[in-house]
Amino acid sequence: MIFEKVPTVPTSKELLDKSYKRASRAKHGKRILDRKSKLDAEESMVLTAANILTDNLIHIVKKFPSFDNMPPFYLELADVIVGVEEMKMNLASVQWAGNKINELARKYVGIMRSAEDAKVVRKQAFGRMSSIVDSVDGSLRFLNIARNKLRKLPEIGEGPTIVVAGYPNVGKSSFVALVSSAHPEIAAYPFTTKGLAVGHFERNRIRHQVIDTPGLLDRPLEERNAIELQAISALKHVGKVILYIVDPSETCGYTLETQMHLLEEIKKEFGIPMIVVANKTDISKTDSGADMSMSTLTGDGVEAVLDRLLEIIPPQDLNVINNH
Ligand SMILES: Nc1nc2c(ncn2[C@@H]2O[C@H](COP(=O)(O)OP(=O)(O)O)[C@@H](O)[C@H]2O)c(=O)[nH]1
Ligand SMILES: [Mg+2]
Repeated sequence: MIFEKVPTVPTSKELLDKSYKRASRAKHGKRILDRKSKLDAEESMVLTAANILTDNLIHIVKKFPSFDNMPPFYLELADVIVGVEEMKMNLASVQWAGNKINELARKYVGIMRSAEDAKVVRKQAFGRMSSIVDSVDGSLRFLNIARNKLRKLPEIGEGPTIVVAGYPNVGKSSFVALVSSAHPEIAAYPFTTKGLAVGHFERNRIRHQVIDTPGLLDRPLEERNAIELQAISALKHVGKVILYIVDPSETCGYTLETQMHLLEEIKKEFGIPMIVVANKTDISKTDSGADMSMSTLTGDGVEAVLDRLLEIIPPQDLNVINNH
């Protein structure tokens, strides 16, 4: 997962406490006998504090993944979830603070050498450094919140991917659970109430993904807010084929006509291959006009549906060996 390794981002207070504690330890290590050693001690306090602050601030920036070579799917999701422009701005502020503190420390060490009282200068330096770190506290907090949201993104690779759509209760989750890893990974997304579930399975030594989309591709697109629409557009980047499940028994609570209407919408919106599969053949024999039929309860027809889906995935997409 791309954001998994981003560590917690400290607040300005945490950073300052840490660096001043280390600075005063640096001072206590020195024996103060004369003017020269007093100057040395104050100087090393400023340099220690500044080094720690600069290193920590720059480290925070380095640990965030670069948005320039991120797979489009993640980029769009990151944008939906936290806003990529805001992320970049806040990272730039933190970087600026790191550089600024380094610059200030050198300047104050210079001033200190010709000053009457090195301790007074050290205090001024600490004052300036503190206010710089405090000035990016908002950015640090923003980045920590962003980090916490982004690290929950489920593992969605660039490999061959089946997106499962259809009204609630038609059997989407049942299908995903049946064909993939026994317990699909469910990740909470801010734009769905239920989270996307991503299951994996292997075929011909290639890792495939199957994504269940509750809350996204299960009702008319006109009922979508802007964020959900963006999330849907992010899905377009990974989806190679759509499995649209209908429930002709209508025990899902939606008429077949309603279900067919959504199908048309999604077909238009995505423009990728799709197969329509009627589920629940164990309780309904109605001819629904679907391409295939199955029962995710008994398992009847499920293998055939999966085979057909895999045939449809363009061969070039099978060359993408999973990148995890
Ligand atoms: N009779 C029957 N019920 C099914 C079948 N597939 C799913 N169900 C039931 O339909 C309900 C909704 O299934 P679920 O997979 O959660 O649908 P989702 O909302 O589309 O993810 C559950 O109570 C399932 O047990 C099927 O093939 N036959
Ligand atoms: Mg479901």
